Amino acid sequence: MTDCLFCRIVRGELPATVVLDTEHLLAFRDIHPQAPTHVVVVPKTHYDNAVELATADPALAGELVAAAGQVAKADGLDSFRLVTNTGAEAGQSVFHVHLHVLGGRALGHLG
Ligand code: DGP
Repeated sequence: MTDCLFCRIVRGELPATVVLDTEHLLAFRDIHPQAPTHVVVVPKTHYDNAVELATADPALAGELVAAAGQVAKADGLDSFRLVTNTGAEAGQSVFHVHLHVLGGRALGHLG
């Protein structure tokens, strides 16, 4: 996916504030933070969304969640929210799967 925004960040073609870089994953601060901690965690391999990722590579989907926990811990959070939007109507704007890690303030109930 040569022109995918997050693929370009993974390749280092666009700047990002990286907080975790592993063999398979990259985590960087969201450009429009919705909370004091707002990081997106992405697999370096392109999948459009979380269902596509988990279907093709369940182990990598698990790594993604575990990495989100590491990111939260590194920011001193033991209470945080993980969000992954799937589809435009649900609010997905970048079609490269990513987990939002949100925390550092009280987060209301969903709904
Ligand atoms: P979503 O709307 O769930 O697809 O989330 C996409 C997120 O990506 C959104 O919160 C804003 C963030 N974002 C968009 N462009 C950039 C960028 O160029 N750099 C960074 N760090 N984040 C971006």
